Amino acid sequence: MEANTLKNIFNEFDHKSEYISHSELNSGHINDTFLVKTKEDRNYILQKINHHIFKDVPGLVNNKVLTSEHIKSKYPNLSEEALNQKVLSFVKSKTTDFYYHKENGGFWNVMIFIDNSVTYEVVKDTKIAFEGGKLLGQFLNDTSDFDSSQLIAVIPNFHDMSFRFKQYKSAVQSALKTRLQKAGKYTKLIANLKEEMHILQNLKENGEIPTRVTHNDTKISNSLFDKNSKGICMIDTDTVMPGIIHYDFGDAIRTICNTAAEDEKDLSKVEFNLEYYKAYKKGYLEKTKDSLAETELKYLPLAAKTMIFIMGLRFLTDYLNNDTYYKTNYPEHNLDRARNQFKLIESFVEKTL
Ligand code: GN1
Ligand code: MG
Repeated sequence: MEANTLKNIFNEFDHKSEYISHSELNSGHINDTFLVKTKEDRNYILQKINHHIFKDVPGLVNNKVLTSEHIKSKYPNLSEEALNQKVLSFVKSKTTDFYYHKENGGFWNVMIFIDNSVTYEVVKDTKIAFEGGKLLGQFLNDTSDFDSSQLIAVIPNFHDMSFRFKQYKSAVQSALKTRLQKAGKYTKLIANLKEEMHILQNLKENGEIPTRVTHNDTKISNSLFDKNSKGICMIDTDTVMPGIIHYDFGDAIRTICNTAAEDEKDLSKVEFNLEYYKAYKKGYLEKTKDSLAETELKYLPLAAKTMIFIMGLRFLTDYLNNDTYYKTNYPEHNLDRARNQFKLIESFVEKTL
């Protein structure tokens, strides 16, 4: 994107800073995200939210702002400056909403950049896994008294297995023959796991597992760490909605315990790291064990398997749909992502049985 266009969009926000330059951050699969450097000490994250996928952007942004306000209220002793470096902080546009709608140019929002922070696509040591677990536990604690009726369902049925199976089935029906043939390798595995992969949804629907405020996109690259590997906060709160803890625990494990990136093509590099699982769980329970119910604890291992599976299914579905949902860098990117997740399940089963 042209520097001037981006600068103009950035200047629609009330940040009182002077734009110097920007660079694109490429880790998300849906939104476009830019780091904006300014003359002042403060830098920003400018984000274009994909309104084809997120149908109610004002509602989504409102969710994120409310979530941050609630979390901030848990740290009454911190100064505003310190809070801005610990919790995602949104900047109002000059028209006073927390987003800017550029005609034919999409929806945008701005956050204050958290300095000296790092993210990981692949975890390389137990400490990060442990600290990541503590971060998610802290997020759950900080939002435990948040009134979720204030939140809209950003993407209804987001982690519902039956919804994802329906989408997969209809993709199979309309897919190109060539793509169907390649995806066909997984038909049997998907059918074999179908029943087990619905267990959590059934427990949720029967009220046997409580609904809480959940993040719903807890891949490890959505956690910020400082330079000493201590967790700072969870980012990308686009999908905060009511859900069950298993979505968040499982999705984090899916990425933390994968010895390779989620789109690694060389499947011999994709293994489930059981040490990281234990470390993450330890950190998570250190923060939450007194507040979780027995059924919630009991199903943590199944959560991992279920969330690896649901992402595999979603990547495969998008491949069958000719890549209309996730950003892809090459024609078989979604197929590679799906193959990777299904290999990870295989390794998970081997290591945990
Ligand atoms: C998407 O766009 P990003 O990277 O934040 C997706 C998640 C997946 C993730 C896989 C709204 O998140 O559910 O886990 O890709 N978000 C949405 O990396 O579908
Ligand atoms: Mg996300």
